[in-house]
Amino acid sequence: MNTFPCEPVKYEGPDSRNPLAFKHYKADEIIAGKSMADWFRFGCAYWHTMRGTGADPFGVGTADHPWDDGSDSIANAQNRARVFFDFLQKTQIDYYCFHDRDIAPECATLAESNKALDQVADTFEELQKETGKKLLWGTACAFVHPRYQQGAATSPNANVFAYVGAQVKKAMEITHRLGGEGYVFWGGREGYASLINTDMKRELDHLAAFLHMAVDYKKEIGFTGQFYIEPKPQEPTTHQYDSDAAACLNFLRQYDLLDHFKLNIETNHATLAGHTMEHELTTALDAGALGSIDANMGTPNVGWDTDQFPTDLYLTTNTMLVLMKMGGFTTGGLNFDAKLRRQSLDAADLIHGHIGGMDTCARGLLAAAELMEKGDLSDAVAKRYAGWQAPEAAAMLKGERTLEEIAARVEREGIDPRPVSGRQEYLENLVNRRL
Ligand code: XUL
Ligand code: CO
Repeated sequence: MNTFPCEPVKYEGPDSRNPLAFKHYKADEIIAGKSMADWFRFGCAYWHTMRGTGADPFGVGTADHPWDDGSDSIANAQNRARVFFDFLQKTQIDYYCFHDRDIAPECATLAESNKALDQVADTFEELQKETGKKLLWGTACAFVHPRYQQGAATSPNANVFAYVGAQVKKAMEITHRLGGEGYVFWGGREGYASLINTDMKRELDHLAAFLHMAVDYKKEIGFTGQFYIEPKPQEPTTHQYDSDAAACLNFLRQYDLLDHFKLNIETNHATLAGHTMEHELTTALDAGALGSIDANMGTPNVGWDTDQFPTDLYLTTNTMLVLMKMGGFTTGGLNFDAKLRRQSLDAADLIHGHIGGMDTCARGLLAAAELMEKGDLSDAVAKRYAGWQAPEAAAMLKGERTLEEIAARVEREGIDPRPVSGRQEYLENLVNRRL
């Protein structure tokens, strides 16, 4: 079987009862000056969609993928790719993302793995041409193979560092060849299990040296896609060096890499780090480093990266409010780094998951656009800080006043600040009214 077992999903509007139709996502509808498709630049994760089996730490895979013969052959990899592009067409998803080892098998030697990757990339190239689908970003899987058990670029073993260098070099070349608009570094095992056997300073120095080499190689091959770091606090490591947006920004600044990287913020990673998604997005945005989104959500009372499809309207509204403040993506997009639950067995469930994610994002965009247009939220924030417009207030920030001068003025004018309500509940009600 070479195609996905359903009809293409179309927009039918909020009253439709057809489970295989969009109720809110209408690709060409213009919202705040841009089509929905352009706001989202939706991407599909090859690893979850084509390689996700439903396996968990307690049990084997359960998914029924009739097109997959379970082998590591090139023919099977190429066939999966055909099914995947059919899936992208059926779901109106314009972009996709992959790890090198999801799309092609890891073989006995690096040379053989590279050859397999080249062969499968030929098929991807043809399929992209046939369908017009595009690569949002590529990446290297440097966390599954046992050689990476103690890290990749942060492994204590210099030969592991060399090996991942060789692997990332090839993954960048393939991403470049497929016209990838970005390349992600997610440090799956770049962290530690325990500090008792770890030289953290040395490992961070190694990671920075590695990323500088990647920046150099990017220039060397003329790859103009955006580099991203994807923060995550832990899992599989106890502590991951790229633990949250602030830690990533600090690392990039410390090692003079900030000009070369933006962040790819993932919802469930944000919440695992003890933050909200909007906190992580805002931290990145404020540093001029918000690049792309891995959209999903977790179950708040489960301490895992459960990678569920986003179905929470508050979440997608808050996400879209930040994205709208940024004016939308440039190189980035909204990649569903989301997988089916283990008991969702059927190929059709993949369609339902993506329809749900896309419709929830569309509702978030519609709500955010209306809130932005009405301006109540931004007006309330502007009003809260309005006192800073006064010349004396502005002078304090411009370095034009000393603490002695400020103290003298407080005494002279008898300044006695009176708190003004932050109106949080009132503003929450405004958002709720729209939902
Ligand atoms: C893992 C994760 C990765 C990255 C790409 O939690 O999010 O799939 O997105 O390596
Ligand atoms: Co991710």
